[in-house]
Amino acid sequence: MHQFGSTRSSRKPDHLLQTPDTFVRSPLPGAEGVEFIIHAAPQLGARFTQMTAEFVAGGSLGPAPAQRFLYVLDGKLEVKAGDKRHILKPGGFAYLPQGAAHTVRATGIARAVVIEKPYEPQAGAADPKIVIGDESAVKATPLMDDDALRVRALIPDGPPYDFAVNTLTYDPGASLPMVEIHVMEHGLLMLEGGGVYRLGDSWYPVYAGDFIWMRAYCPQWFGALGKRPAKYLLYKDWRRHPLGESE
Ligand code: UGY
Ligand code: MN
Repeated sequence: MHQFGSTRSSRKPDHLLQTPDTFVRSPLPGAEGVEFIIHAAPQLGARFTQMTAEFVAGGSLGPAPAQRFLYVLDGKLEVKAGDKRHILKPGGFAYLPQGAAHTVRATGIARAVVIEKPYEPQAGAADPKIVIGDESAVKATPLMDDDALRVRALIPDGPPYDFAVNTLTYDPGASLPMVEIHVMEHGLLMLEGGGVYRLGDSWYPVYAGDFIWMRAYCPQWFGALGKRPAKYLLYKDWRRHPLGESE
């Protein structure tokens, strides 16, 4: 359906709001039976890729060019890694270190978030390990003591890991306690509900299904609106010196 050239999507130097009406699918080498919406990539200015992978039954991903993180949105994925076989359901996730042999196959129609980032080694840090989990088993922590805004960290926080993926759940009316301006960049997929996102000097209505990229230092704030909680999945680079590895 055409909308006479109008969309909520907005591309600014320090952020992208990408709404589902502007999504374009593409194939990627090595993957079979999967179409990718490539939301964030170096071509945008991002230092990682974030995609939504849409699988037909039996569809499979190719090898990862970097570290890979998966979060299942719909359906089931079979992940074989480290001599084990896992079935991930919605909310299930996997972190696969760079170079870790693995396969990912959909047992039926499925959709998943795929995030890939070149690993930044850190002298003295142990190697990152394969992590398989389910969001429902991850303890929620209130953000700055606000019980109405709960954070679940899906990747372990420690020197081996150079990025974080968290979910943030806001009760209706809850908001970030401050406008954040920070060195980390973000990839964000709205999973549930909606609200108002401030990005730079613009305020946008946002809903489940929208994607947002925030460049480093992009001013950001979110307030949840509506009668049900708002929830998003958030990527950020983490725990690495901005100037690179220290000896
Ligand atoms: O962790 C974060 O930087 C997070 N509070 N940012 C955000 O939700 N935009
Ligand atoms: Mn932030």
